[in-house]
Amino acid sequence: MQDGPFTISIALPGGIPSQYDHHIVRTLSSMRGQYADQGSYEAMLAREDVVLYEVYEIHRPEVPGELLHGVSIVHPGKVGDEYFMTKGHFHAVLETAEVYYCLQGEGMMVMETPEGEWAVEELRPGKVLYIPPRWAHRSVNTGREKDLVMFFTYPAYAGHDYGTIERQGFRKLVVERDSQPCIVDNPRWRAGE
Ligand code: PAN
Ligand code: ZN
Repeated sequence: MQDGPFTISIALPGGIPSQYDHHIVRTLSSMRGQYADQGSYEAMLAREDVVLYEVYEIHRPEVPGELLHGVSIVHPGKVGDEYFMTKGHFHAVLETAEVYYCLQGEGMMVMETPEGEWAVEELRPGKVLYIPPRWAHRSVNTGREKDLVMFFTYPAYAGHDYGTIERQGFRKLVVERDSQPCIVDNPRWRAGE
């Protein structure tokens, strides 16, 4: 880990940073139960456990004051008519925010709070998205061919709560209808106990 100020470069197109501490690769098998069309999910998985997205992290000490940051790359594709997306999570320390800066591609950020508010913001190169404390977030690549590449940063002590979304899903899904991305209710969403 660096002691003192440092820079990294994010080369475009592509988005792989010049240095990083962790490279996380998430494949279809890690998303069981998250895609609405389970038949398409199982059929696709039987063919290949495709890579859905990758994260390059610059690690920082998990203490107040430090900012963890890195690059997320969501590949293009669909499971049934639902676009490739990240698992999505609440921060374990719920009262922590996050900033995303879109560098390449087209997508949407699907967000919701434990209180039932929801929001979807479009992601395009040059857009900065501020996700306030309490908002769960999932990135979705709605592009046909390009990776969705984003820089992100959040308090290093925030941690991740994946379990809540694994159990109940997000209230909204992003699917393709008439060749366009469309936000629809998640038929399988269920309120937490
Ligand atoms: C990002 C995400 C990244 C991958 O760094 O972790 O986009 O998404 P999942 O963590 O939901 O798999 C972030 O939001 N960190 O807090
Ligand atoms: Zn986050």
